[in-house]
Amino acid sequence: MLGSAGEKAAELPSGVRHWPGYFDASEQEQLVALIRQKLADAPLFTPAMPRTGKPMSVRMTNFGSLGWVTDKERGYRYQSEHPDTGQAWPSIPKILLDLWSEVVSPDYEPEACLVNYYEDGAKMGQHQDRDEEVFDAPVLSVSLGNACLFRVGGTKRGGKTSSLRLESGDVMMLSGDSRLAYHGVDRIYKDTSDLLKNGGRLNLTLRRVTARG
Ligand code: MD3
Ligand code: FE
Repeated sequence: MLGSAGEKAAELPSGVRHWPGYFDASEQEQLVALIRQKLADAPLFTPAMPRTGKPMSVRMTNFGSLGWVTDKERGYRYQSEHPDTGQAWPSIPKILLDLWSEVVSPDYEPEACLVNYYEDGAKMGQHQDRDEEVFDAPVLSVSLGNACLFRVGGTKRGGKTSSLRLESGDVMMLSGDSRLAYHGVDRIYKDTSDLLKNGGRLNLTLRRVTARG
């Protein structure tokens, strides 16, 4: 009961916007079908931490002119080719370019769409996204499949954090003060969606990497 004693609406940090259920069930199915097609050309790879080479529990691929990759030798970076196939990344699906145009801006396009796949036991530790050349554009995220517990804090590690459950079809935008906030995924809630036959969660993040115009 919103407004009754002891309860309040979840307070999100300044610059975080959340649209629960932005994409309906049929749009989510369409997106998954498109992603599956593109994964045939750009398979999920296992990213490794810089220096240690420790594998991340999330698997990834990218769409767009630039994709985020990481390995032991060269660390975090954007590049235009898939690290395993050496091929250019597939294009960003139009439905996602339309989303960017509607909620971010029709005046410039995202360059990178990072695809993260979480098995039900996977998580992503708290980190900042700071491998882009510019931070003035928002980051836009789309969640598909099982729900997750997402947590975001401030721009310094170890400060106050807010948790948010992200469900299939949700869209989140990070801009302004939140663009360099620490954030991560604490857990996936298994069996909370039927969208992905093998369970788990897909997250798509759209980003600008280089200066626009
Ligand atoms: C908050 N992905 O790929 S998306 C990532 O659910 C990443 O896969 C998470 O963090 C996921 O880097 C979270 C939402 C998100 C994306 C970028 C952010 C939240 C953010 C940048 C700044 C603050
Ligand atoms: Fe991130």
